Amino acid sequence: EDRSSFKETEAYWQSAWAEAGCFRATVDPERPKYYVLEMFPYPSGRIHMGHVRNYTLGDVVARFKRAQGFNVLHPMGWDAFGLPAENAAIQRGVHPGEWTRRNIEVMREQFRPMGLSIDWEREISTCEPGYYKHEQKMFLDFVKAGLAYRKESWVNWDPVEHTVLANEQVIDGKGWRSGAPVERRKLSQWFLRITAYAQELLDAITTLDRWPEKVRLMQTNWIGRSEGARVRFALVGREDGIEVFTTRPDTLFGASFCAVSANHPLAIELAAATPALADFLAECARMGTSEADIETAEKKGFDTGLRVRHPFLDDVTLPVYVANFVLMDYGTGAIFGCPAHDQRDMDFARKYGLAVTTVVAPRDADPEAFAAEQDASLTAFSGDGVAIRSGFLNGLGVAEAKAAAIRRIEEMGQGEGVVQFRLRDWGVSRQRYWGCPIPMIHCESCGIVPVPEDQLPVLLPDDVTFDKPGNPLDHHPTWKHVDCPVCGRPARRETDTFDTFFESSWYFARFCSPHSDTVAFDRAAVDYWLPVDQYVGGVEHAVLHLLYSRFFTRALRECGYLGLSEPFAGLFTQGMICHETYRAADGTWLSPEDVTRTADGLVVRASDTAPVTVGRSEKMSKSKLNTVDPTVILDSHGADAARLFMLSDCPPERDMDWSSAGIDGASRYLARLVRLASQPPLDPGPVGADLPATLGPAAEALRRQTHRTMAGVTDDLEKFRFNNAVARVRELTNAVAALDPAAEGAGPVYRFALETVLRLAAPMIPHVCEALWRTLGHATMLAETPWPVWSEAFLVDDVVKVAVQVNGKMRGTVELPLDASQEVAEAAARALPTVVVQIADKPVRKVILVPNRIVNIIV
Ligand code: ANZ
Ligand code: ZN
Repeated sequence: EDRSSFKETEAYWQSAWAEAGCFRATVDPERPKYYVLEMFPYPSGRIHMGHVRNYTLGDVVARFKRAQGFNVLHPMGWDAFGLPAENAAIQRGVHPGEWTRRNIEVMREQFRPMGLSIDWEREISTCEPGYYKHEQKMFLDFVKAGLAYRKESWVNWDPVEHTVLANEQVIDGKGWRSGAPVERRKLSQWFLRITAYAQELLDAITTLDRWPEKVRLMQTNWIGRSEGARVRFALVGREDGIEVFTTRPDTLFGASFCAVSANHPLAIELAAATPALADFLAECARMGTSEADIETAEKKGFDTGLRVRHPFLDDVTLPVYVANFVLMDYGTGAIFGCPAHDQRDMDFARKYGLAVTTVVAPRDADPEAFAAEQDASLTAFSGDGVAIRSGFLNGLGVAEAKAAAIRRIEEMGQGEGVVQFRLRDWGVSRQRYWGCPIPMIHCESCGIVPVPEDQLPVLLPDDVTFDKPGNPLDHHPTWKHVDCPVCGRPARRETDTFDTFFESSWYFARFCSPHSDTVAFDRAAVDYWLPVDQYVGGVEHAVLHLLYSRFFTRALRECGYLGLSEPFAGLFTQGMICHETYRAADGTWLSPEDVTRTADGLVVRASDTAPVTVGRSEKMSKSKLNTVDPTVILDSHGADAARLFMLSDCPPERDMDWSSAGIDGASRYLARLVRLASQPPLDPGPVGADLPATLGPAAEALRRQTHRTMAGVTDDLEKFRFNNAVARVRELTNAVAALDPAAEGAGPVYRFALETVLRLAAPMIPHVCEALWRTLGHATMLAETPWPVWSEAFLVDDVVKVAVQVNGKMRGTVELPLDASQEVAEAAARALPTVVVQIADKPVRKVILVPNRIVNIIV
C-alpha cells in the first residue's frame, strides 16, 4: 500500500463497499436504527466546500453509528425545484428541467469520490412527478383538514422575481435571493395554517434537547408568544371604536394617544375624505415592510382629529393617530401609546408634543421624585416596579397590575386577556413555473374545486416559454384550460406553484420509502426510521426550513400519514468555510490558484510575481474569488485528506479556514499512517492473536494508551468534537511510531494499537483505513467491523511520573505503573537517551529506587 496511489485505492474501496451493499438500509425491527441526514443540496451546478464539510460531518456520524451496531439510514437527494433553474432558462435558454437534471448528474459525480456511506438506492429528486404527486395529495388532505386555505392578503412582492415571498424570505426589506426592495401587494393566496400549532411548536422546543440552544432561541423568538389584552377604546362621536393589542394593560392610566396602522380600515376610511392622510398612507406604503425597517425608521404620525374615550377614566379622551410604526398584521393593527414606558411611544410623544405620564415606579425609588423625573425624560422606563397614579392598580407590581387591569376590562366588557403570536400563517403560492403545481381548479360557477385525486398528479407542462415576465404557466396556450371536475364547464387551473420549502418539509420522511408509488410513505417504514436521529446542516435554516418541517410533520400526523410530531431528534449546525482573500495592485480579486508563495513566504501573483495584498479570511464566495473547488482538492489530495483536514482544523460548529498548508498536513499524516502499516519496523505477528499475558513497560504503556484512545475518541464522536477525535488518533499514531521495536511484547502491541488507529479513524478517513486493514492481513472489511471495545481497567489512572537521576543529578522522567518493581523501574530509567549518554560504558554500581518517586542510578 502506497499513498501515491490514493486515487485507485479510494475508487477501489468505494466500489467494494457498494458491491458488498455495506450502506444499503433495510427495515429490521430487531436492530436499533439510526437515521443520519444532511440537509439535501440544491442542484445549483457544482458542489462547494460547504457541501464537503456538511456531508463529511454526516458521514462520520453514519459510519460511527454503523460500526456501533446501529442499523443506519443515510440517504441523499436533491431539492430540485426553485428559481435559479428558471433564471438559467431566461438567461441561457435551457429548459429548467434539463438544467436541473444535468446539474444533478454533475454533482452526483462530484460527490461520489468523497466516499460517503450513502444508500444511493434511495436517491430522490423533488422535481420528479413521482415525488411531487404525493405533495399534491397532501395538500388536498390539508385543505380537507382545514390546514390549508385561501385568503386575500397583503403580500411581499419581489419585483425582480415576479413572485410572492414569505415574511421569512424578506431580509431587511429585500428579497432574500434577488436583493430587490420588496413591494406590498394584495393577492389571493394559499396558506398553511402553521399558527394553529403555534403553542405546540413553542412548547415542544423544550423537548429538543439535542438541538443547538441558539436555534431553539431563534425559533422561540420567531413564534413570538406575547401575553396581553385586547382593549376596545370607544370613538367619540361615532358608534364604533378601536381595538388595540397591548402587553402592558397595567400602563393604561399612562395612555396619551391611540394609533392605527396605515393599512388599518379606519385609516383607509378616513383617507378617502382627507387627501393629506391619503398622501401619508402612500408614504407609509413606500417604506420597508420588515420589522427591522419599521424599528429603525423615524417615527411619524398623522393626527386624524378623532378622539377615543379612556376605558378607566370617564372624563379623559385621547387623540387618534395613524402611525408608521404600527404593523397591520400584528395584534389588531392598533395600539394605545404609553410614552413613559415604551420607547417608540416616547419618541412619538416628544415629536408631537403628547403627554408623558409615568405610572410605574421602581420598588426602591421614591415614587413622587421618580415620576417627576421620568415625566420629563426622553427615555422610557420599561423595568419592573409598582403601579402609581393608576387608581385601582396603585401599589400592585407589574404582573399583578396586568392581571387586575385585564380583570377589570373583562368585567366592563371592554376587552379580554389574549395570547398573541408573532408567527403568521405560511403563504405557499408562488407565481413561478419550476415548482409543484397547486392541484386546484377555478370554476366560475363552482368556485375553487380540488383536482380529483384520481387525476393526480397535475404534471408540469414541458413546453413553456420564458420570453415574457411573469409565470410561464399562465402564458401557456392550453395547460390552464380544463373542464370543471364538478360541473364540467370550462374552467381554469390554478397556475401558481408551491413555495419550494414545501418539498423540503417532508423529504426526510420520503427517504424512508422513496419508491412507494401509491402512498407518500410506507407507514411501517416511517414508523421504524423516524425521527431523524442526527440532522446536519447550516444555521441559515434555523427558522425557515426547520420550523416548516416541524409544522408539516404535525400536519401529516393530523392527516394520518405518520405518528410523530418532531422530525429531527438531533440537530447539528456546522460553521462556514473561509479562506484568505487576495487582491492585485489594481484592486481586482485573485483566486487562491492565481497566487503563489515565494521562498521567503511572500504572496505574489503566480503569472508575473507581482505583489499581492492578502486580506483576512472570509466566507468563501464567488464574488471575492476566495473559493476552492472541492473537485480539484479531491483530485490532487484525495477524499481522505480533504475529509481529515475538514475535521481536524477546528470544532465543526465553528467557521474554519481552508488553507493549502492544512490540506498538505493532512496528506502527510496519511502517508505516515501508510508507512506504519505497510513497512512496520517489527513483526506485528499474525492477525487475531491475543496480546501476551505479560508486556514490557513500553508495550504496556502503549496498550494502556490505546484503550484510553478508544474511550476518548468514542466520547468525542458522540459529542461532535471531531477535531479532538482527530487529535487523539494522531497522538496514538505517534505513540505507535515511537514504540521501541525491541521492547518486550512490542510486535503484538504494535498491531493492536495500529489496528485501533484504523478502526477509530475509519469514520473520518475511511479509504486509507480500509486499505491498511487489508494490508495488515484482514480478510473482512473494516466497514463491516464493529467499533472497538475498551477495558475500563486501563482507564484508571495508575501511572506515576518518576524522576530519573544519575549520581543524584536529575536526567529526566519516566512514566511507570503504580508501585512498579525494581526491575521495571530500572529498565525504564536506563532506556532514557539522556541516561544512556551519562552511563556510557561506565559500570552501574547501584540502582536506588524510592518507590513511585525516584530512580537513582549510581555509576
Ligand atoms: C401599550 C404599551 C405600553 C405597550 C408600554 C408596550 C409598553 P410584543 O411584546 O412584541 O408583543 N404593539 C401592539 N400591536 C402592535 C402593532 N401592530 N404594531 C406595532 N406595535 C404594536 O409587543 C406588544 C406591544 O407592542 C404592545 O404593548 C403594543 O404596545 C405594541 F409601556 O401597548 B404596548
Ligand atoms: Zn364548475
